[in-house]
Amino acid sequence: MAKYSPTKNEKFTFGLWTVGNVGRDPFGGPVRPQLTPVQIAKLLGSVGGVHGINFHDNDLVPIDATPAEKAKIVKDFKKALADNGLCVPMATTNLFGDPIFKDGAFTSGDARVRAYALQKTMAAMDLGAEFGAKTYVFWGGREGAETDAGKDPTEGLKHFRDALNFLCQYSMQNNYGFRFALEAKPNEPRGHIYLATTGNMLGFIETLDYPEMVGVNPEVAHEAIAGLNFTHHVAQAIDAGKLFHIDLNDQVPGRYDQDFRFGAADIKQAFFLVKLLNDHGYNGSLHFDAHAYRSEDYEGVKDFARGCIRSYMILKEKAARWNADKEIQALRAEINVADAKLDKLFSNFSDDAVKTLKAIKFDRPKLGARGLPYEKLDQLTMELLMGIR
Ligand code: DIG
Ligand code: MN
Ligand code: MN
Repeated sequence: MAKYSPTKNEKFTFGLWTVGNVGRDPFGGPVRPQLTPVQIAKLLGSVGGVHGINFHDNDLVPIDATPAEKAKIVKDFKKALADNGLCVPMATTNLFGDPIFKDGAFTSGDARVRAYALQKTMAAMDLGAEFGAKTYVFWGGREGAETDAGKDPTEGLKHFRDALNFLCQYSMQNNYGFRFALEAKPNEPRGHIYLATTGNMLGFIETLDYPEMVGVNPEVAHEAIAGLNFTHHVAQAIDAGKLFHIDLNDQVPGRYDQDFRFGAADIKQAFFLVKLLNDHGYNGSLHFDAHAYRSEDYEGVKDFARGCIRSYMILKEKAARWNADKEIQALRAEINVADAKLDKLFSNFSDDAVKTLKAIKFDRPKLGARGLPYEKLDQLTMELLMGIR
């Protein structure tokens, strides 16, 4: 097996909309011809190391397809998946493309739009379940506002909660076994998107009727757009047992959503993310919600897909080396001073713990004067990433 090819532990996936992105942007039309889902499956099959393909309902079945057209598309795609050894781990609904959703889907001020969004999502869940998907993502690209003059933001939260409670029951009624994964983004395409970060989503999940069915799908670019540390957001999701899916890509902060190849912008952040995921045994999909530069033809798109996978595998190897590096680990131990007796006190409140903690005499100046070797530790980390360690 070639160096840096995935093992069976890495479930790398791409969306039909990612490698099938035709390169349109707000200032220019397509630069690549539109591929069919069958052609996309073939392209990913030829890349190597790809576990599966995800889709929005309308990536696969056009919104106005007739039942006969839909049946043929589904049949052909199932064959293409089998021919290329691919599965469908995740499905989702396009609740952002059609004009009906211009002021939101589940959080639209118009009850008829909210009802249509539910109808469309149930049909999309049926489709995803038909392909065996077990994760269902909700990204509310249009759930928000440009001005808060039109809607009370608490109304939007109530509507979104009602929709998720309804759809959790729809999944249970049909024994689909879906785990719902909520994906946050602070803005774009709306001026402000409700529930802007993964942290917001984690808080919102606890207000649902079936919180155990609902987790998060953090995306690198989306927390980076908000100027946040993505790895810390993923850590909170792991801590809460809610990391149900993850969208990997890359982003230069302070720009539009760039959805770059994984590791293409901030290799240090990507390294700490890969380390966190592997240190904590994350075994869900590693979904590259990213697309190739507009400069590329489809050979370039394959280079993009291979680059996502290789960068992840290279960083996984670097993380293992970092964990095994004696000098690095010694510096970590110097910084993180454990004390079993004190640790026991923190996690077991008691009168005795209070008395003991109150009686301890701390040498505050000495503790404050202690040098913490972060400069050396970070330099060694950077040198490992730069390939000279
Ligand atoms: C954008 O980051 C969103 C959509 O591409 C999709 O709904 C979701 C799933 O990856 N991510
Ligand atoms: Mn994105
Ligand atoms: Mn995404």
